[in-house]
This record gives sequence, structure tokens and C-alpha cells, in this order.
Amino acid sequence: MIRVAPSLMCANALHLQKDIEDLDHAGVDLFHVDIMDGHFTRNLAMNLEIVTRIKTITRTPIDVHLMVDNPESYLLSLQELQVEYVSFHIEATNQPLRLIQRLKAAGLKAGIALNPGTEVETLSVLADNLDYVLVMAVEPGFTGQKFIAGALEKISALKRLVDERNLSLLIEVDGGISLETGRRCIERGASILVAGTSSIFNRGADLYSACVEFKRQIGLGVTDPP
Ligand code: S6P
Ligand code: MG
Repeated sequence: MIRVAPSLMCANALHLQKDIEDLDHAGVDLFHVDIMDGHFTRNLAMNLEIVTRIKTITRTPIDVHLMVDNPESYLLSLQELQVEYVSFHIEATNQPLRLIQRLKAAGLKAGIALNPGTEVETLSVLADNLDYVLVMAVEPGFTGQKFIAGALEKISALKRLVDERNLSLLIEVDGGISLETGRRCIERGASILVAGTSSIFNRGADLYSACVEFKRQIGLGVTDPP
């Protein structure tokens, strides 16, 4: 099953609630929420306060992507907020296994994100403990960047790992996902596509139609509008 996770960093902050409602009507699977600290990446995006508000208007699972130093310090708050998925960057911690175990003990799905320059082999001893891996197809920090083709080989390498070890971990891809790059990621074994400016938010159409059309064109079933 392929899941579509719109990145709410790409939504219009002036009408975030309307955008979330439109995306929910279009039948998205997850909401991808980027949290940055200005240190790990040179930008700021969404924060825990916004996640609290988002949780009051949707039941769609929240997929938090932590692009922060010291991701351990966010654990308690994310647990209290009852978000469903949390990924942190392996480049940001010295004790990834410990953090994975803590996330899972808290009842959250645990993922590790890989910067474009980080090899899949880094995950070799961790993969069995993970619910998902987030492959960055752009350098973290900004929307609207070009898809880095090297991400495709990383997806294939992860898929081989999954098959060899009979793992159930999901492969999520984030950055520069368009119809074309999204299809190529699916062919390689990706199962969650982060949809941003390249796929739905800058398509010109209203957001509901853009999302429905993206799902249809990428080969996913589309639920009828309510
Ligand atoms: C980038 C962030 C992403 C973006 C998304 C934007 O640092 O992690 O989640 O929001 O990639 O999509 P696009 O299509 O503009 O690259
Ligand atoms: Mg992200």
C-alpha cells in the first residue's frame, strides 16, 4: 500500500485549517509535519504548539519529521501530544538505538531520517528495530528543491535489506516528489511519499483537486468527496 503524506510546511499558514480539511477530504494517509531548530538546519518550520492545534482538527495520523539537534529532548512532548509517527536524523544523535527504543516504548512509530549524504549502511544494525526509514531526496531545510536522483539507489538498497531480513519497515521519501519522481520511488520500493510543492501545493488547482489528481495520476485509489 502506498501512502501520501502532504507536508504541512508547504500549506498556506494563513489558512492552514482549510488546507488540512481539504486534504482530509481528498483522503490523505498522514500529515507530514516538519520541525526544525535553526541549528540542525538553517531554517524554522512548524513547532509543537502548531501540532497541538492540528491535533484538534484532524484524526489523520501525524508524521513528525524532527530536523533538530538533540531530538531526545522532544520525546516527552511528542508522547503527550499522541502523534503517531516520529522520525529523527541519525546525523543528530549518538544514541539512535536508545531513542528508537524510547519512542517505541512510548507507543510511537519510530523512524530514522537519512540526509542525502548518509549511506543506508549506517542503518544496518538498527533496521530490525525500526518502523520506517525516511530517505531525504533533498537537503533538509527548505521546500521547492530539486529531487536528488541518488535517493533512488538508497531506496533500492533499503528494499533489499527489507527483503533479505523479511522486515516490515516502511520506506518514506521526502523532497522533490512530483508525479515522475514519485513513480520512480514507488518502483524502487517506497511506500510513503511526502507530497509538497512539487506534487500538490503549487499545482495551480485548488488543494483538494490537486491532491485527488496527484493520487489518481500516481495510481492510487481516490476516495469520493464527502
Ligand atoms: C524539507 C522538509 C520537507 C519539505 C518537502 C517539501 O526539509 O523536510 O518535508 O517540506 O520536501 O516538498 P517539496 O516538493 O517542496 O520538496
Ligand atoms: Mg520533511
